[in-house]
Amino acid sequence: MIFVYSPLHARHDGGKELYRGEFVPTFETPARVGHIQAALQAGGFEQAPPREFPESRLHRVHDPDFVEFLRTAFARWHAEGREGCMLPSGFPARGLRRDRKPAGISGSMGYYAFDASTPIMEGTWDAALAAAHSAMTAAAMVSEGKSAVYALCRPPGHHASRSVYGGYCYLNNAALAVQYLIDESYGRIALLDIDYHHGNGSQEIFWERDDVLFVSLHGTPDSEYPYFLGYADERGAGRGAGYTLNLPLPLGTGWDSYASALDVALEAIRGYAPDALVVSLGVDTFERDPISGFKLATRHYPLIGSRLAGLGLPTVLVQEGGYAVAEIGANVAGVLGAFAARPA
Ligand code: OKP
Ligand code: ZN
Repeated sequence: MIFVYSPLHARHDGGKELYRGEFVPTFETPARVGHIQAALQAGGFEQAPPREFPESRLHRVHDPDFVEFLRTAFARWHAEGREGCMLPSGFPARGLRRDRKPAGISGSMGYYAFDASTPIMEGTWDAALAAAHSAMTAAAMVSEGKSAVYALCRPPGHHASRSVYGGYCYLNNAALAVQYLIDESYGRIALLDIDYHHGNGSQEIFWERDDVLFVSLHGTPDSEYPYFLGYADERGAGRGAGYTLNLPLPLGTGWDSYASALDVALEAIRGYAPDALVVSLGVDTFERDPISGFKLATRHYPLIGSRLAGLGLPTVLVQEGGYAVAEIGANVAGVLGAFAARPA
């Protein structure tokens, strides 16, 4: 299997997040990628660079104003003489106006962000764009006939919606891959999100669409990030009614219950009979992940890979979370190695 990799991810570094009342270095670090890359190289995967795409591809999923904000945010901040990382300090919650975007950089951040754990640094745009290009490159390779390609995206993407960033995510890499597949080759796509956290951005982007089935397995938002989306009663709206399926699971979920929920997800995908599959692949379901609460072990990741391969669909796999840095390589390579072992 080919994996798409860009060294530009490393330009997104040095950020802080608000965690339990303190600002700490983000759990989402450049070291994550090195571990994944090393494990894939050792496993005989073939590395390819991302291609370039016009900005109009981003506008298939994101608002042009939002893309422009992300592209220029750090320069605006820097022009005001500020250094370090950008984090918002106020949001338009209930009772405040969200019909106008404040002109200044601080208000703009609060307008476009939904949390204080998603810093923008000097290199954030370059990294986010390279991740988006990596996901679209994987989609292009699959549309051109490869059976499965993995995009080693960093930063991740599934919390970013049409015009909101958060949860370490800026551009929605998986949604861009889905849209690319639809624009180039396929009628219907299943987007399966197995990151520990609910993919609120992906859900919102495809909420009213019947050409994309969004299915997510995640820690219950009653206690887990992103808290305000990802409940079982969210099923889509309009033409998209019935094309969103959330399977929230309790803290402490181990392999047996996880595997049963995964089987429900895979049955729903089979029932939809899509032309291709995109997987938001987070491995923060791991038992020693520092910010998550499931109990999967390294030996379980190949079992996930075989189940995904059992769908027999052209597949784009997109990296999302996973913060147990020492084990992230083995866990990702576990999924991909078992997936790649499927009969061609
Ligand atoms: C991104 B991805 C909870 C703090 C949450 C943000 C988590 C973003 C996860 N105590 N901070 O889905 O892996
Ligand atoms: Zn996650």
